[in-house]
Amino acid sequence: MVNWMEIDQQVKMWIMEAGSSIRESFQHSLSIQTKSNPNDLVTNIDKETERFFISNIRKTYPGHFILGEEGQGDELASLEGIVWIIDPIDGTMNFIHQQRHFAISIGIYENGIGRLGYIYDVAHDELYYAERGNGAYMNGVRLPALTEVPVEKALIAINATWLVKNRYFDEKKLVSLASRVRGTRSYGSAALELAYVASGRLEGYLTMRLSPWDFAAGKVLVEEVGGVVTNLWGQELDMMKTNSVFAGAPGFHKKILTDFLLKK
Ligand code: 2AM
Ligand code: CA
Repeated sequence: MVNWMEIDQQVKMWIMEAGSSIRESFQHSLSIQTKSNPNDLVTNIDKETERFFISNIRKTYPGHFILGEEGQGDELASLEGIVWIIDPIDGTMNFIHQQRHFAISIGIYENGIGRLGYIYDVAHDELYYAERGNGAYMNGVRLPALTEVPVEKALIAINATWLVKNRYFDEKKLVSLASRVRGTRSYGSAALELAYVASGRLEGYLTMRLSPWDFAAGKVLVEEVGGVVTNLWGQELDMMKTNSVFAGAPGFHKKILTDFLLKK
């Protein structure tokens, strides 16, 4: 039997320790490199933070597997077993430019099912977490179940990039949605945007190409408060690939799919 409660205590301690180190790193200069393109950034702190989690997980839970954004984890062909899906810093561009609006994101999955999810807003010291079937919380305060909100009163997160012609999705549908809701926002950290959906600060979040470590924790959180997470076509997310992501409050998610995203 897996002792999820013990794992939960352990992860929270590691997250707090990693968070303090990241806040301390603001005093020192960063070493910044680019990955797939000039705007795809990684720093020494992303790598050090990932290494911190991986070495602790390997020592404490040698039978578990790890999928990490910076590639220091395992090469996995499936989500069989217990898999930690880690983004040491989600929103690296914000981390570099703003020293805020970035998060540590950790999802723990068992045979493909999300069991635990943690999103730590490092600059604000806010930890969002959920255990499947046992509730979602922010800094110890239980997050209430999400309720249905009409489109006209909804606040959604979407990046302006997706409202101009792009090769992922018909921008006209997204423009039509953006002009119908009460307001749009873009925070630059998928994990935080998902945490905001889970905590009712946003009714929805739509984006085009996220990797499993960007949404693994957020999916557990949003689903635990009754929200729905799919791709922009309403299909289940593939945990081994990049996906478009649409997270939303119950009812709202369905309505947006029918009235906007899947509309002919
Ligand atoms: P990252 O900072 O961990 O890379 C920015 O809009 C958000 O989308 C961030 O959460 C960023 O995660 C994520 N993202 C993931 N893949 C991306 C990509 N190829 N281009 C832009 N943002 C990406
Ligand atoms: Ca990252």
